Amino acid sequence: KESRAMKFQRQHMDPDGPSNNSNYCNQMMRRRNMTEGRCKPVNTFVHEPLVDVQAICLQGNITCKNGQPNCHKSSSSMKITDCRVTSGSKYPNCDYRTSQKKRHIIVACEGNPYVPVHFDASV
Ligand code: 5FA
Repeated sequence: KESRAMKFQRQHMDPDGPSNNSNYCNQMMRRRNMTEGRCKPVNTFVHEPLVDVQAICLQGNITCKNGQPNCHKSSSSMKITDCRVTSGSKYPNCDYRTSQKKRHIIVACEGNPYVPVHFDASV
C-alpha cells in the first residue's frame, strides 16, 4: 500500500517541472492519478528538490488549518504551481487552471522519519 509520505510525493512533488505550458495541470493531475473517481478540486505541485521540501519538517512549527500542531512553514519561498478545477469542468474530463507562483509553503509532517504527509497552504 502507498504510504502517506509516498502519497505526498505523488500528489505534490515535481522537482524538475514545470514544463512551461498552460496544460501543465491538466496533464499532471491526470498523470498523478488525481482524476480517478472525481476531479480533485485543488492541488499544488512544488518545484524544488525533495530534500529541501523534507527539510521544512525541521522549520517553523505552526498550527494546521485543522487545528493539529504538526504543520511547518518553509523559511524560503518556493516555486509552486497551483491547480484549480475550472467551473465548467465535468468529470471524467477534468479541466484545470494552472498558476505558477513563488510562495512559502506549509506542510504537515508525521512519522519517524518525520516527513511531509499533507500540503496545508501557501502564503
Ligand atoms: N490532513 C489535514 N491536516 C493534517 C495534519 N495536520 N496532519 C496530517 N494530515 C492532515 O485534506 C484532507 C486530508 O488532509 C486528510 O487526508 C487529512 O488526513 C489530511 P483536504 O484538503 O480536506 O482534502 P483533499 O482532497 O485536498 O486531500 P486528500 O487527497 O484527501 O488528502 P491528502 O492529505 O492525501 O492530500 P493533501 O496533501 O492534498 O491534503
